[in-house]
Amino acid sequence: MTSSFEPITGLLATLDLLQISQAGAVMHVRLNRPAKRNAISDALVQQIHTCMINLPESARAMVVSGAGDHFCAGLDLSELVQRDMQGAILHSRMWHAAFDAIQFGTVPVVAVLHGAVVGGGLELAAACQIRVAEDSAYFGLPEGQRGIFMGGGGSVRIPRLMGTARMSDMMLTGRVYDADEGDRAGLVQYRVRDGEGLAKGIALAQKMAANAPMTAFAVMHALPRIVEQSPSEGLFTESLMAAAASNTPEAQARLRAFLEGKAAKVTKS
Ligand code: 1HE
Repeated sequence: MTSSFEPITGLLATLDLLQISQAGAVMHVRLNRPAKRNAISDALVQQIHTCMINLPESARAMVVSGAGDHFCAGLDLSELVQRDMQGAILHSRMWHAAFDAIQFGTVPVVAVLHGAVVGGGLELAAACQIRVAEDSAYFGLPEGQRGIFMGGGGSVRIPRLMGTARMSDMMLTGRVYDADEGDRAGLVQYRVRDGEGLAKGIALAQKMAANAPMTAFAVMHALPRIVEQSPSEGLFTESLMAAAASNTPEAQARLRAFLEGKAAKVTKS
């Protein structure tokens, strides 16, 4: 299944810290700094941003993974220089821009996680819609040990996955969750054996790519915002989004196909 992926050409091919390929509507973006455990340097975060805002129109879903033995070692600590207030805020905002471009981008993203998923690596994974963890994956937030705080959106996104108490414990005590613990805590939606993550991620991306684009848009852009609204506002936003989605020709065609017995039924997987 993975063999049909072809290296991307054009602008995305110039991003040397990413290995980007495409098979049909599915993109595969691999963090490609294995010698540094895919630590996120300024250049890498900028390349992630550039990638996300320049995806081909044919892309409908994406898988992100890491080269080597680890998904991502977080912030490149060798670049952690002392900055003035404004510079430090802007540095964090650069990460926010890149990871927002994942969460609120054009295609849903599956993160395939193995080895270390720590600090900024977990922040990156948390910006994706789906996380698949292999046996080897483990999750840590060593910011406390390093004397820093997170800056890549983790304090907003990670508590929404695992709760503030669990995240505080990780940061204050250095607690590391293994793949099963991360699964139980809500950090991941799928648990697979070592070596099976990419195939699972691609299979999930193929399913997502087959949805009506408006549904993917609604789930990515409306759902997280509805969750943040008051129930009354949320219900109204839901109605607006529902009206917009059902009035597309694609929705009408899909509904007709079901009523004519031409579309798949819902079955147990
Ligand atoms: C790095 C980094 C890095 C590895 N920045 N260079 N993140 C951390 O605190 C995690 C720090 N890293 C580790 O705990 C370990 O490296 C790993 C568990 C991820 C991997 O261990 P291992 O034994 O496979 O590799 P290694 O021998 O530790 O590292 C290999 C090389 O990668 C080595 O460089 P070399 O030149 O000596 O070969 C390491 O220095 C380098 N390396 N991780 C820079 N993180 C927006 S705010 C986000 C805040 C954070 O992310 S804080 C968490 C930072």
